Amino acid sequence: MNSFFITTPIYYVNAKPHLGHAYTTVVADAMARYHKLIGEDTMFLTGTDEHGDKIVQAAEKQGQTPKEFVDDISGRFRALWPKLDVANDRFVRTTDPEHISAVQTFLQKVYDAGDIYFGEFGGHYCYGCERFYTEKELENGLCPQHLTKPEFISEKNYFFRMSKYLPWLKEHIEANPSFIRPERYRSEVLAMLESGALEDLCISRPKSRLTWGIELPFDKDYVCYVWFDALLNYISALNWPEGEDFKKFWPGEHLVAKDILKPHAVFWPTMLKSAGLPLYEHLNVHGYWLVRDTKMSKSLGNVVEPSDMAQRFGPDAFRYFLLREMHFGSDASFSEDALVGRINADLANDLGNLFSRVLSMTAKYFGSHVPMPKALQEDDKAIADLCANSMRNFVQLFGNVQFAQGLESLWELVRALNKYVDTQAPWTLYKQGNMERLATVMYVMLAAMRKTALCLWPVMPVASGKMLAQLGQPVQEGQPPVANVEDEIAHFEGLEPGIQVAEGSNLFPRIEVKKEGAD
Ligand code: ME8
Repeated sequence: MNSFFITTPIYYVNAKPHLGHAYTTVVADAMARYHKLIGEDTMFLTGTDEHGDKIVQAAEKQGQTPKEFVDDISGRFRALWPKLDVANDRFVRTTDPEHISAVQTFLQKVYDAGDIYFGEFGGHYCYGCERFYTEKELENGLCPQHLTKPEFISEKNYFFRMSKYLPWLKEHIEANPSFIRPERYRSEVLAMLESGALEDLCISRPKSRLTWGIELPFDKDYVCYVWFDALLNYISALNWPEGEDFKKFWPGEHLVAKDILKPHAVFWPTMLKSAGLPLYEHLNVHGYWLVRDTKMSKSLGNVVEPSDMAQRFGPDAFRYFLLREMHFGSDASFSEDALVGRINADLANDLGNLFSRVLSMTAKYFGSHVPMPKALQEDDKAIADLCANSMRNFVQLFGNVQFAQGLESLWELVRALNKYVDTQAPWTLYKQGNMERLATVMYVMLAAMRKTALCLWPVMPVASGKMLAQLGQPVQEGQPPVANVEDEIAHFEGLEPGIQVAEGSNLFPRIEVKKEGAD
């Protein structure tokens, strides 16, 4: 059995989870479910990043110790995911003893290989970014991200010989077009590598300045730089170096937004190379969710709370929106109007209506039993062909992180089915007493609806389960609904005649929008 390992970034615990975190985690969940659906053994990891200056400052503000503070916020992330029907297999925290020990083992390995050295370093340090800036990178003497004046710090530190591996990294990226995807981010990284601006990486902080971190195994006066520590979660959570899970699931795939492209595309592969470990297979990079055309921020008051969205609109509809609205790689705008618009058009009108119409007709004409079809006619074959094509495209596009396009392809089928109902007019066939033709038409619709519901499991797990249950299919919570997707694509039939289906369906009620000024 093939294995599949997917990760999200481990989120900083200096703020509560918001829409951006929810998006990445929902996408990772959909990817994990998709790989389960195509028959792979999957491992899905998320977690929290808990060391660094920012945490110490945030904890102080709250009058808490760093540990009390990180326990609280990490718990909020962990509690959010089930509300979005996210089923991660593992949740890693950088304060876990297993993680700390793996980081120290890794540091020692790279140190022993001669890739870590001690040196003097002076630079402009921004506490907000937790990094040094060179004179050139500052804008009018200020940090370009925070627009605050960084502090000039000169100190002795440990450095990772990253520059040694940069020519090799460039070659690897050039030779493997899908190593970083989509393409625009691959080009960005190649440009970064060509610019010559990348140097060795400072990987320590003196304890005189910061103690909230992992101690270097070869110098007790220093702790590890947060990024070097954080990136290692991807293997510490698999119990590297000895763990069975590491052997089984590494190398895997990462999912991140463009803000953390550099650490994932440059630091991480060179770290792995230095330690003699295989590189990840793909770095999947997405854009930002914007709210009113700007990035979400507390000070602008435009932070979208994912638990609020899931509670008001349902986790299935919220997940569908996230995957359908954002073209993976590009930025997308979030608004409640857009969310309601998608729910009403795609879910209530197209999909929900299809189920409710077809199931109530099956109740009326066949006592809610799947009828036995006769030979398919041209129109029926067209639906069967479209069904196979839509499914094939969906599976391929989803595997290629093109979620919006995959769903669009499935919706071509959903819309064609609604048209087919109108053109075949089962009510007329019934009136004419043409029960044979009626049985075939109803069967074609029910069989195609079943296929649609199967494909939707990664995106809307609960709704997919409900649809399948309405079609008389066995559903096991947390388990993919079908054994072999390839078979399902190859054979249109698959729905057994004679089984009982639900009498009706109300999957996605329309959301009425109150017009401003109305009562
Ligand atoms: O960077 N749109 O953590 P973080 C889309 N701890 N996604 C967004 C987003 C937005 N507006 N805002 C945040 C860190 N995200 C480090 C990671 S990994 C070894 C260490 C998502 O809490 C997106 O996935 O700042 C982004 O990459 C991540 O949150 C940043 O999370």
